[in-house]
Amino acid sequence: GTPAFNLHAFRAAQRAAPLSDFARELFAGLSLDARSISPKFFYDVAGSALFDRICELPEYYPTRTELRILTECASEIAAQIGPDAEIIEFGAGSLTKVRLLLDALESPRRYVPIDISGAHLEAAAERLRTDYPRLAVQPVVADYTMPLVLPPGRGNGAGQRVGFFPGSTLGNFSPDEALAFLQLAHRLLRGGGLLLGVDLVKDPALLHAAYNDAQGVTAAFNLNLLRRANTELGCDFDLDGFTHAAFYNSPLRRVEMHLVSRRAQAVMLDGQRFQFDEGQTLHTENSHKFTVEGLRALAVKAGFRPAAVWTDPERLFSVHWLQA
Ligand code: AVJ
Repeated sequence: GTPAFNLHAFRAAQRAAPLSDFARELFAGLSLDARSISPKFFYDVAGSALFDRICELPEYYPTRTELRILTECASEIAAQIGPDAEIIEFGAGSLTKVRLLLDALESPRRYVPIDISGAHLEAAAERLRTDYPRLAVQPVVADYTMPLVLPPGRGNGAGQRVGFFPGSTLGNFSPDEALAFLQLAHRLLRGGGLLLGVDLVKDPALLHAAYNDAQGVTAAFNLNLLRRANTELGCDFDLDGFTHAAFYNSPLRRVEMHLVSRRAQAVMLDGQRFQFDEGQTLHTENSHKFTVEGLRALAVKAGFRPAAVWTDPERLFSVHWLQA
């Protein structure tokens, strides 16, 4: 018979990144010898909720460490930025993080969160407008890895234009992509600066634990990609037929996440059959780790002048102020 229309799934699918993008990129990724898919497809409604749970895990130090740095160094950060700034956030506006910044700044003028998915952007913007009545909140739905035009409205006497890119999202990019992003950001922010949070190289045991948590939330987050392919693209992935694998690739200084086929099996996508051998993987994420000096050198290559850097006492995470 006809499957029941699932309003919740339909709405969730509409809120997520364009369907065709996911279908196209998964098809292309499954056609490669080394199969891979961009981690941006983790973040449907269920995936975003799982990521929020990851951030609360005892093993997952990045989020709480960055929040601690932003809290403890807020007045120093605000002094670097100065009054009347306009903040441009790359990626889903993490309300907690930008609020820490807004609370520390002197009369911030405008906040422009940029995200590929408009899903929660407008609701989040509305809450910010309520809490910061003198701040112009102007969300933009766009891919921030492409050149973009900001909405008009920068008032006279505005202060610096400040990019905000927290959460070590930069680590999802390859080194070439990271340089390209920083070059674009530099062009957009000229005369101002970029406040950038990146995760640091550390004891591989700590990295391993952070991506292999005891409760299995990271595994569920990884496997959610297959569930999403089933519901949105009509694939037939057997969720019990794949396992989560995450490990630190030390020469490339990155944590890799994969989905490993537990047996020989095939899946269908768009009328095409993709065969998996036992042990064959779909590479779902790279999470690059940086040294403070390495990040500063990369920023210089992109045209920035690295100024202040803040870290926690254990040097787990770093927040950089890069002048554009
Ligand atoms: C959001 C990309 C920074 O790389 O640590 C968390 C995503 N993946 N656990 C990261 C993630 C597995 C996260 N970033």
